[in-house]
Amino acid sequence: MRTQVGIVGAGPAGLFLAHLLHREGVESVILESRSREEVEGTIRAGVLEQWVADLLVELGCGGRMQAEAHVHTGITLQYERQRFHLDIEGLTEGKRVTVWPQHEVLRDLIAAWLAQRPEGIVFGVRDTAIHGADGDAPYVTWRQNGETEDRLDCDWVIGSDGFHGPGRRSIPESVRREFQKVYPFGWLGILAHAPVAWHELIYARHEDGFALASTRTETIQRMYVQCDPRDDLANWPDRRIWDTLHERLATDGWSLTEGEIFQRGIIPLRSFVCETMRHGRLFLAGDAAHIVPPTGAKGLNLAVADVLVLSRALVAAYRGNSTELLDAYPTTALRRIWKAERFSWYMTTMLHRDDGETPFEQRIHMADLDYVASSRVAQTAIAENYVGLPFDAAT
Ligand code: RFL
Ligand code: PHB
Repeated sequence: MRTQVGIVGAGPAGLFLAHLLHREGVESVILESRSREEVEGTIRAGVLEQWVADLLVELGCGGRMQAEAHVHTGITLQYERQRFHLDIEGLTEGKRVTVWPQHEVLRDLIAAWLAQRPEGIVFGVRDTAIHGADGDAPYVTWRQNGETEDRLDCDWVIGSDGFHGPGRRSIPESVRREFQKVYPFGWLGILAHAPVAWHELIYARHEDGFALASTRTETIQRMYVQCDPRDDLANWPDRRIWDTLHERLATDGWSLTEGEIFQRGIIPLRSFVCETMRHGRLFLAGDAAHIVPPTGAKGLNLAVADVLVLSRALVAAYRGNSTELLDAYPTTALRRIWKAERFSWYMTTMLHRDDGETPFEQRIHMADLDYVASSRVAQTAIAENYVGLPFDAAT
């Protein structure tokens, strides 16, 4: 097979990129290790920044989202059993966020992509390997169902294959510049058949740890509690999960309605950046290059931001025969990435309990929340980041 841009990974980064390139006349093929059912069934992110929701509509893939998703004008922060409303819309000249699950976004992007290009995604690839990135003729090889090796020749290879994919590891370790912070806590996430808990998301700091009440539909809710990242789900029977949510989200005059928990999982929290986002004709995008803890709801949005920048650079390379924007891609993308890393780290440390911190540091987080609760300027800083920072003019 031959195409212009070979994309490894059909997550948000790979699929948005394929659509963005296609509408500018640049062709691509996506190689994905999982089955279509697995990709469309994995529960992950929930919050879309306004420009991402708008882009989905622009790409012709936003119809279901517009009909079914919840649009939120603010978030609620809670500490010491008190809640306060952070009026995102009022603080950002009318911007809002959309609560619409990642796998629903992927379902619509995949359906539209396959309708345009029935051969545009190869699902279920094994042993994906990227070759010749530092030469002029890169290619990707893989096997399917244990058969003989297949090969995709292309002009550029995009590693949009998530944190564990082969993309980043194809860059020699000796030239990779990486930064990491691993937090001493994780999130236990559940989906439950229950009514909406509150009219917007609640991010709560409690002396025992963080809790988040999010939503999916009128009758399905998504909730998280801070836990030990190495904990076993067996230690979290339903009763303990609900008791923990009741306790950490408690406030006067409000109660949480329980329901049947039908999905659960534990994820570790980490911050990670691989600044080496280019190696010859290989470019990294999304979680392949960076991870944020989910407290700021930035991961998916940042993956889409990367490929927006990258798609413009690739299109410019084909149209104008100049690689100037491609050369600038890591620098341009990293400016936004580090700001999202900062915001996600800030929200995480402010809202979680960390036993490794000194009592002094814990008091500082309380003072931070107090400051946010009482200052329009501090609230504006959170709101501006939460809805997504504006793109630089250079992008
Ligand atoms: P993905 O989604 O991991 O997609 C990578 C794809 O590559 C495939 N792959 C391979 N394909 C071919 N060959 C190989 N060898 C391959 N190895 C891997 C994988 O199967 C996969 O399909 O990366 P991408 O596209 O960069 O997207 C990143 C986002 O998925 C991620 O940042 C978000 O889900 C993070 N996140 C959130 N982000 C938000 O913006 N808002 C949120 O509210 C939010 N909440 C969350 C989150 C992530 C969470 N988890 C589970 C980590 C909440 C949670 C609980
Ligand atoms: C979610 O709904 O899954 C969700 C919402 C907000 C976050 C993270 C996850 O910060």
